[in-house]
Amino acid sequence: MRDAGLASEIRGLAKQRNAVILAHNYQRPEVQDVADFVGDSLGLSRQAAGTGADVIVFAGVHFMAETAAILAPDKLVVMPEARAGCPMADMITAVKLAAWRSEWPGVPVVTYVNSSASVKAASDVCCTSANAVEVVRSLDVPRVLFAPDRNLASWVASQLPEVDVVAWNGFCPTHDRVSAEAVMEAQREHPSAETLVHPECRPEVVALADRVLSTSQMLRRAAESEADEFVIVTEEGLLHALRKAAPRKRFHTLARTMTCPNMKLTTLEKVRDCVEALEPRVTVPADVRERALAAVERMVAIG
Ligand code: CIZ
Ligand code: SF4
Repeated sequence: MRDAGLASEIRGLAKQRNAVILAHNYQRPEVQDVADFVGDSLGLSRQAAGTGADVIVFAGVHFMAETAAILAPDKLVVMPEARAGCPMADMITAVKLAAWRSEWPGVPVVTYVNSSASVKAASDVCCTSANAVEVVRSLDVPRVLFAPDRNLASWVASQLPEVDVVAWNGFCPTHDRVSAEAVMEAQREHPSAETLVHPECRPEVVALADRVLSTSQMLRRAAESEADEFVIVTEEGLLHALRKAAPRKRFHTLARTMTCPNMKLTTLEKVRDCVEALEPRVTVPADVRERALAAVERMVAIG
């Protein structure tokens, strides 16, 4: 009841402010439900770029709101919880990336979108978990530097044996913590389930997957698959979106569920306060923005 009252207050404020509310697939269910759009970071950024709204309220983590600001420079971008960062994105800085790159002259840098705007700006091309293999393949080079996720880098390397993928030693604490044993236990418990694994997991966990997919790809797969039961190995917020996308199917998490504490910092109360006050704002300096945009646009051109 309290949630319903808050949600209608938020919708009213959003209308008054001409704001669009974007929520990531890992957000709390009630935050997903109040949003205009729910999706992965790139899908939401595309919504941000195409919106007719004046204000973008980004319920996610900081790098995602920055990406929205990169793609929609004329909009006011705010996020309900400014402290919601991404530990993996924080594992590399533009200065560290520049030093690494100087050790590998001429080798292109591919950067996962889970990174700060300044790290994107110091990269050649971005990728998401959905298109990382395609982006690296399209470069048609014998070697790439890949930052910051070592596990996504391993997945790309396994798909493209002809490319030497040199990985930065970053990782997502939520996905990297999952053990192969925990996945096998869930598979034993649900023997007819299809196992969908996010490529931020370790290689031995990825090896147990029926499919290795980004969150948007998992949503599509759940609706399309012949299977009616799934073991889902990614942040548990996606379960809410999966159950909405395929209401008659069953989705199982691991015994110890996977939660990203940063994603859960955003609450309905904070969304309300943010839409009301139109802060905290997220901005990207113009010079950083231009170079980061170039890296994102190169990715979008690849597909
Ligand atoms: O890019 C995103 O939104 C993330 C962090 C996960 C995914 O696979 O969609
Ligand atoms: Fe970062 Fe992992 Fe949380 Fe995603 S789930 S925001 S990669 S820490």
